Amino acid sequence: MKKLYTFSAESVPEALIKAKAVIGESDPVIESIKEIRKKTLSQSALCEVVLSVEMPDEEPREEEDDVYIAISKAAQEISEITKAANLPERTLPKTKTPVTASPIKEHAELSALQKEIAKLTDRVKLIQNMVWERTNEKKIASIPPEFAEIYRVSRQSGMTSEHLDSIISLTLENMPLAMRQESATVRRYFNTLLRKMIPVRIESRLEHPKKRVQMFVGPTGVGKTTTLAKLAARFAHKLAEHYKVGIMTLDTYRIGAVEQLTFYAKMMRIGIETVRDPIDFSSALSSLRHCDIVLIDTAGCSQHDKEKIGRIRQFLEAEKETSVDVALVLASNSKLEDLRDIYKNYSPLGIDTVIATKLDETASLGSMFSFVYENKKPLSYLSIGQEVPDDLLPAESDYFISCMLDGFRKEREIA
Ligand SMILES: Nc1nc2c(ncn2[C@@H]2O[C@H](COP(=O)(O)OP(=O)(O)OP(=O)(O)O)[C@@H](O)[C@H]2O)c(=O)[nH]1
Ligand SMILES: [Mg+2]
Repeated sequence: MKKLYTFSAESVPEALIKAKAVIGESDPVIESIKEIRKKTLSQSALCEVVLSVEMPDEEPREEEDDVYIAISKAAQEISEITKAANLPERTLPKTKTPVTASPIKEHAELSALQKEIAKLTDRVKLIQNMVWERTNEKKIASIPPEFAEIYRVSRQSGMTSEHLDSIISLTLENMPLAMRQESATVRRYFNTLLRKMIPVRIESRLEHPKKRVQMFVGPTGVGKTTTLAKLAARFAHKLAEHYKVGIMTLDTYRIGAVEQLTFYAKMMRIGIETVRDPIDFSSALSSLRHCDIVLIDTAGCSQHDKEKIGRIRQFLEAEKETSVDVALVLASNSKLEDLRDIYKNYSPLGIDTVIATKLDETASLGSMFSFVYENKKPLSYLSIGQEVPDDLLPAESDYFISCMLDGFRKEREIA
């Protein structure tokens, strides 16, 4: 197996010195040498050298870092797929039957021209990206120009730089050289890699007579009640198979909370139970035993309010017979630090999945991406607006990544 390494520096000898430090005594072959930028008054020159080293087939990875290994595996898988399915035009066998000379020549000239334009566009993007992140100039200059645009977009999404750097360097290592010529191909590859990194729980059919009891927990105002109402409508009326749905709320103290949910329950003609104390939880569940799906709302509370979170836990512990699926509802416009903090303090409740809300209110889904990736808690649903019941989607990694890299779009238009 051939492993590719890319090094950039002000001059070719300098790039080779860097290479020696990394590759050591292996016997590399020079795959390409490019002058990316000429020296100007304000900027140093930039050269890129791509080297390949023959590796034994089953090369064991020694990194201890889980994150790195997981990304690496996905990158290698994709590399295999793309090698087989996505070879660029110039590597295809040439046609043997010449028709007339001129259309072929014209076509070749046109496609050569298109490639030149694509390369030029990449150079322009590189310059734009350098202006965008002056402080990170060194870092940007150390990656090839075709990668600069996707680097900037991902960085702006709020993804952690640790994840981003690992993904970029693994993409560089694993991507077939022929595919690395244009930023559009790089972007497609990168997209596929990110999609593989997002864990998602597929919405499954309910097998009768099995019941599903799902509880929604999370900080205040993230959209727990609205999401519950959307799901109630989805299961009771929207899916091809109509389920019997019951609603329960433990949020009985706050003014207006019960009324908010009763309004939705009435509108959808669904039964509702209000429960004040853990001791009454089991009997409320049993009065909804005729339902296939029971959705339980809870009062939102700060992740630092251990007492309130502890109270929700008492409800869960009061019921031994039924297994309750706990969904942590999180607003996508939260900072990564806050998401981590919320998760840490809510985890004693035994979180099964994450529901990301307010995708329509953020341009930085990268923090949610990094959060889900780090914790390996699957996304189950995505809430994309205030409309009940329509603004809810079963989680899909393609859609999530396309919102993260290309901006939010309500309709699912998967690249
Ligand atoms: N833009 C947008 N607004 C949302 C979304 N989901 C919920 N909201 C709005 O967020 C506000 C709070 O929603 P609720 O469902 O009451 O939130 P909650 O988590 O139940 O709040 P508490 O019970 O007070 O903790 C409402 O105005 C909702 O319409 C979403 O996906 N996008
Ligand atoms: Mg609520």
